[in-house]
Amino acid sequence: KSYRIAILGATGAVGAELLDLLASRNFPVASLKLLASPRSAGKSLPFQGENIVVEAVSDRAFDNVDIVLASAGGSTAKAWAAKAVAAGAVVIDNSSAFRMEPHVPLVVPEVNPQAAARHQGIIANPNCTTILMTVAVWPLHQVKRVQRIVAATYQSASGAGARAMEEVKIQAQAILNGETPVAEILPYPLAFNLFPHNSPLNDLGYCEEEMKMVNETRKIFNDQNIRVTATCVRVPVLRAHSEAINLEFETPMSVQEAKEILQNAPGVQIIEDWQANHFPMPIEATGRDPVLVGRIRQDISHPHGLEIWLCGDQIRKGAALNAVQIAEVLIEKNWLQPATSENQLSATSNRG
Ligand code: A2P
Ligand code: 11C
Repeated sequence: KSYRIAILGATGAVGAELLDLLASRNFPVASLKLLASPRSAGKSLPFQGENIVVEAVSDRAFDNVDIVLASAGGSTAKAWAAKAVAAGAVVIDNSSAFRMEPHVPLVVPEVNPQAAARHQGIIANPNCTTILMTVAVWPLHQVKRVQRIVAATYQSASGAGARAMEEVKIQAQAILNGETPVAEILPYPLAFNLFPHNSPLNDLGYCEEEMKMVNETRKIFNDQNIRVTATCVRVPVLRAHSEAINLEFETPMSVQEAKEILQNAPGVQIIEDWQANHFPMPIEATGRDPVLVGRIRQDISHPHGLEIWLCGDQIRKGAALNAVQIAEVLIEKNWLQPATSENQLSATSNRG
């Protein structure tokens, strides 16, 4: 069996990766609609040897579609998701629009695939930094409970979209030419620079990106008690995010035990060559599926503490790959139909 797919935001950085992943993973595509803003209507994008014309999203765009992979920002998702669901599609949305809504599952397939069973038409893809962190921390948390996570992120330009990536390259060239770099998409020049994440700050001084790591992790882990704090920083890297993560366990977790757990964890690859001082780097994570983890070491300041370092492709596992994996779970488990209130009970027992 194959499925009728639409990509909303097909012309963006994540959209391009979605196209690539549908092809490279042999996703069972019966038909493919490419949707974007009216600006892109009429452009065409290649898919499996064919050129597909991009359409402006419209009221009828979701007719005869089974799965919408959406990556067009929060306001576009809010404007169109309900229409897509009403037309009979399941929406897997990459934006932050629906993530914290109680009836919307927030899913990382390596962590909580079962949550997808309870969807009512919309499933949310978590924020990229949260996805990468949860893939690495969940398998450890399963063996010995993590009480507290302290994260610092090093986030690439891709997190702010294709145009931000382009802007960094232009800024770098300007600086090399001895000119003053111009920032239009990002708030400050990023080339040869870094700055705290460009999302709104709350009264406690945390930015939205940091609060996503806190709140989304709790929802994905289904653990409201796990303590999480983060400092998120934008760095002049094109498309892979890095994170330094300090974990405080309930009982001691040895480095050896953590390595054994992570060696067998889905979606994780350990990169550690202590002699060569070679550990995960964003350039080596770029274009790759796994979350690369290394520098697994005892926290010398705490007997129950462990330090890890990770890198992951923000556009792939941080966005497009996670969304395609959610679609694969829905298909494999036969969960495409929404769990309506009538079948919610059986959904919980049969699907959970
Ligand atoms: P477009 O290229 O027509 O602007 P990125 O995150 O890489 O910047 O990509 C954003 C994606 O979301 C693009 O495909 C963009 O289309 C799409 N998009 C942005 N605004 C809208 C909108 N109002 N309606 C539909 N698609 C939109
Ligand atoms: C970044 N994580 O790197 C952000 C971008 O909630 O999906 C994605 C924001 C989100 O800036």
